[in-house]
Amino acid sequence: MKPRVIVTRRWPAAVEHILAERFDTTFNQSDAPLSPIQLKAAFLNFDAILPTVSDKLPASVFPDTDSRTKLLANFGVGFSHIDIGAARERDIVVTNTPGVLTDCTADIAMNLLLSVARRAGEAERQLRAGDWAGWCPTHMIGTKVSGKTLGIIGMGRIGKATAKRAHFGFDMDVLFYNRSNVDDEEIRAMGARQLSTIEDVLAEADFVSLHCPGGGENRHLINASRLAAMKHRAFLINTARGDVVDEGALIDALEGGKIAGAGLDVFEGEPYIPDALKRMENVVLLPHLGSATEETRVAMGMRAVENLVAFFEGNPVPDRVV
Ligand code: 8YV
Repeated sequence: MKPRVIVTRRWPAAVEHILAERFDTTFNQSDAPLSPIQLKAAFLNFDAILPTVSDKLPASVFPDTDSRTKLLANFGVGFSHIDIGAARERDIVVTNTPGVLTDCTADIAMNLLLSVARRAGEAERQLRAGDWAGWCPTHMIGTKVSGKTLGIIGMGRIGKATAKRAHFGFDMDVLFYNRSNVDDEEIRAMGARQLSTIEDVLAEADFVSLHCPGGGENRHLINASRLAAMKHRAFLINTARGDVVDEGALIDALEGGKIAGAGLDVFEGEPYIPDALKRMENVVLLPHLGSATEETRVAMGMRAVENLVAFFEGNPVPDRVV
């Protein structure tokens, strides 16, 4: 008997094909994520659930009785939407998809950084509205990126890939904060400096890019006082998780002119975006596109399949986080 698995959102067709062949697979046909009630039922009816960031899995959706589900194979590297403690208590294995989305997420971080500094969104809106009066020396003047200082918060795979793009592509100096010590060949080649506090990074960086996990103690890591500690008129880039930033405090810092702009791919209550952010011209907003390329989404799916296959064949699971 093939294991019964449920895929909570539609995945790239090539991966769905493999899932359908190897497992007794149910695909959520709706465009909406599963409701908490549907998720609760899934734990009783399926051997594995394949969730995404849009499925909230707090302790309350885990079953009180024995869980049929023994594996949550998450489609994505971040798993702060899953209550890891609740999974551990029920002996449910959780896996993620690290590595395969590093480049594309770092690309989106640089895309946001360049777009907000050079006012790409604002300028394109003006042009499309037919309001461009022609070239002029003082039109849409932005901020130079090359040679500036980039502060990275969280020097994991994606933080480092972003730093490399900034340093080797744009001649930026790189400073970073990371909870543990990071020192390797690539860090040394960039001349990237690890500073001992987040505040030290914020005080010097012209651009701050967030690359730490969400949830837990990282919730509101960037709060009003840390925004106040940023260099005057610096920019904030977030491709990590929305809850790492106190969105209300960010809006205040933008409205007050303390920071010059923000590039955001993730939001506290996504897909809800506060109107205040949508109204601001100096904010570039993307709908959580970090890993959204054909190549990467297929690779993420294949990685989840590898975890499923290993688990059900009784082999060590490659990307086990619980
Ligand atoms: C994914 C992400 O699109 O992998 C992550 O952590 O944020 C994104 O790249 C999303 O998680 C899909 O579940």
